[in-house]
Amino acid sequence: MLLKIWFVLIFEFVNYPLQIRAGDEKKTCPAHEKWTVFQRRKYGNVNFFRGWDDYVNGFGDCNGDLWLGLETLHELTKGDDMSLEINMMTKGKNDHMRYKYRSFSIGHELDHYRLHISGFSGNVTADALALNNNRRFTTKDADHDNWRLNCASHHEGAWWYWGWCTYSNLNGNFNKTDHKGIWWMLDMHAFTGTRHILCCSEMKVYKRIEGTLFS
Ligand SMILES: [Ca+2]
Repeated sequence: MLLKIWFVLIFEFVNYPLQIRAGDEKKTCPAHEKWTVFQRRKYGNVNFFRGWDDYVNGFGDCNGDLWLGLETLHELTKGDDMSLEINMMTKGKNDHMRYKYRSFSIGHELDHYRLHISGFSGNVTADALALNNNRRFTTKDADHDNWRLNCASHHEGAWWYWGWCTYSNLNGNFNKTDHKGIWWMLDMHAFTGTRHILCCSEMKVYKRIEGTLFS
């Protein structure tokens, strides 16, 4: 009975339920009042090395490791008034990195969910995502990057890869510590830069209110 009341209360007050799917499994993730988490790596119990359809529709656990889905992201950001925040923690050292982008949107499916970001700020000086801007999304079975091979297969991830693939790989393999792992580069150089292996990451989208960008 208590459980039933809890469910009723939860769904009564959800003002923006978000549909995510993983194969035949259907879930609804309730949205937070101020933001929506669309990517989370924390527990390592969800496989992220997946194909195009899964990345379009979403997969994972609303309260755990999650990819909300490119189609939902497109719908959420098409009003051109959204911002992005990325929080990351390095493995072992527990250094916290925070990236913010004043403007964030994801293009249409016909444009392969191209990434649009601008207005970078954060607690680090280098913008490792800058070269991913204006790039299309690539998965292991849908190559939209400019490299002769498939960057998603090379990095065991799925991302807005470019010609030399990327300086970040948040959808990589949770258990690996090389170029196939979950990593972010602070001193960017394709051949000599250091990959910071991460224990966890979270990407959130916010509705932008001028003058009060982030709480
Ligand atoms: Ca390619």
